[in-house]
Amino acid sequence: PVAAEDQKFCLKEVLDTFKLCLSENKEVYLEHYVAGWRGLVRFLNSLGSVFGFISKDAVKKIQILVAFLNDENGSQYVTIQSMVKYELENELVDLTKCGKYPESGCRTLLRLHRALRWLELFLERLRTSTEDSKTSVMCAEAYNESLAQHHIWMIRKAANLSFCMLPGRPAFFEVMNVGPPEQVLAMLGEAIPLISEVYQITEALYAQHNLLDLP
Ligand code: 1PZ
Repeated sequence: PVAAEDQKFCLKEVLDTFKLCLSENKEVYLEHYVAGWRGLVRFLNSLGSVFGFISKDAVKKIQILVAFLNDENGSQYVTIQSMVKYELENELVDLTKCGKYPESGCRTLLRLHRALRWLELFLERLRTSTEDSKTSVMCAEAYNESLAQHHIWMIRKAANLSFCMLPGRPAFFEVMNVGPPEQVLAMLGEAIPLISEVYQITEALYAQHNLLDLP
């Protein structure tokens, strides 16, 4: 028998967890959302320690959300929809400036949500790239188009520097461990619409409640 930690990492399995995120009536299960992020962090860590400052922050946010899920009020956190409703009704969110709730579920998830948009843009670039495309360029373009707008200068600088350390496209496909390039592209073609749907549902929910700029 092979221990779980010895099993080779496969990005398909990670992206598949985003399939489990959507309930029948299109609510987003927090448990699976967080599991998807856990897998992405493992993938990021396998790319090298220069990305440690990124994965550390993601892990911190994952832990905050898991703590809510395991708390006595965990049943209020089953879906992102129920979390938003619960935290707003009970005034557990700092809406305009940081105050009593610097680690609310709503503001914490918003950070991962914004990063999910980066992921969508990056994977779409990977999917439509050619053999001589540079992962660092695709990554930087996706970042500057999305997440960067929410980051201070120093983080933007550090992020853009770290992108130069990304493995090239062939090695990057290897690490994904999905199979030959054709299979990687097919897998991406399936995963991207899913990630996009989860992103759009969350985006609409946050927009509806005016939560897109939570401090
Ligand atoms: C494959 C290469 C990975 C590139 C990932 C691109 C994202 C770069 C993000 C750099 C963020 C690093 C440090 C922390 C920043 C935090 O200030 C912000 C805001 O949180 P706050 O300060 O308000 O509490 N955190 C974030 O924006 C969350 C970033 C999560 C990034 C997860 C990336 C996962 C990558 C998966 C790879 C497939």
